[in-house]
Amino acid sequence: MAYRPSGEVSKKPSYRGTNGMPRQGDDERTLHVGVTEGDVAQRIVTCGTEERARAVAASFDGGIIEREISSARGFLTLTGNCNGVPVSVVATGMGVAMMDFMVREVVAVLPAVSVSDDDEPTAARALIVRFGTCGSIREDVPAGTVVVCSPGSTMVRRQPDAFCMHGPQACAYHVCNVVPSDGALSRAVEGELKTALGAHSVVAALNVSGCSFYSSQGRQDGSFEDGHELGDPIAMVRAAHPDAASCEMETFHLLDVARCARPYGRAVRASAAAIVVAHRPSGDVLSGETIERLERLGGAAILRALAATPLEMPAAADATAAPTAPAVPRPLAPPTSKAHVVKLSYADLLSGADVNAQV
Ligand code: R1P
Ligand code: URA
Repeated sequence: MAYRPSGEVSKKPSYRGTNGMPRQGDDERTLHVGVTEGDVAQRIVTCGTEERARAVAASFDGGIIEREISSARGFLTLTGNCNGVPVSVVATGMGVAMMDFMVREVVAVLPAVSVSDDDEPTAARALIVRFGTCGSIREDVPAGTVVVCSPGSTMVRRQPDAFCMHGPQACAYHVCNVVPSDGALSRAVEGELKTALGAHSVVAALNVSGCSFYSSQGRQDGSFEDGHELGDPIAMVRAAHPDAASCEMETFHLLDVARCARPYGRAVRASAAAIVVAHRPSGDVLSGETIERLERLGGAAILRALAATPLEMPAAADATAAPTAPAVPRPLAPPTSKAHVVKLSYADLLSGADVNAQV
């Protein structure tokens, strides 16, 4: 029988002060993810949907979920064991903000980083692997492949400042530098996935996260002005990072917030794998049954990889995978007008100011 916290779990938000992390209830649960000390293991699989979280948790030892926390903000946290090692699965829903809540609130309820006598971190606070779905933007990475982001992830963001009352005035997308994944964890995930699914089904490649499923992933939507004619975001990603294969929405932020956990780059080690459900170059999509099979087998493999990876810091050479993409700043595509930096106010625009006159 799963443990379910009694009483309120984020049902009635209560804020305490305006800074720091809000907690509530007698057992001090975090406001959004709804967890408290003892709820979450230091090895975590995170995914978008509750169904995938349950498919992964089906491979806990004995199929036993020891703790189940469902928050009013849409997070589900399931905790059990894999090969005797405590593991959690956290379903986040979609997007950067949800990933940010998850990593920060889960880290807040985990033990502090272990440090040596001379204050050097010796063991991480958390190992986190995202197990998502994605589109593939590479001809040679078909639907049904599982992409492990061993080289890390970039992100493509829509730039609101490129838009004004008269439509986009400059390229509306920015491609970020690569954030690397944890090398040892990525290798463990890649190895277990290849054993479970066959080597031909698993590819190690750069990931790209879009800030939207639509605009920044280059989908055409006649109902919105997305500025693709001034710069197609997927073409920009491919030009900057020809090896990028998987395209989804959360991995970049996971890797980014993980590296920024204190002490910088040492407290949270992260990686990700994603099932290609849509092959963008050909239009092929995966059937529901195949997705379910890959979720089940892939989820079990990722649990095993996490359980087998020590929390202790790897040797420096193993710490991060060598990025396959250049880590140089990616400038925006050249602006097509002087209106690249939008300084007019909304009121100026409503009163008919000339947007092309601004600097
Ligand atoms: C979009 O359909 C969602 O699917 C992908 C994207 O990252 C986004 O969250 O991942 P999940 O299947 O893990 O949600
Ligand atoms: N998830 C995404 O974000 N994009 C895709 O194309 C498929 C799944």
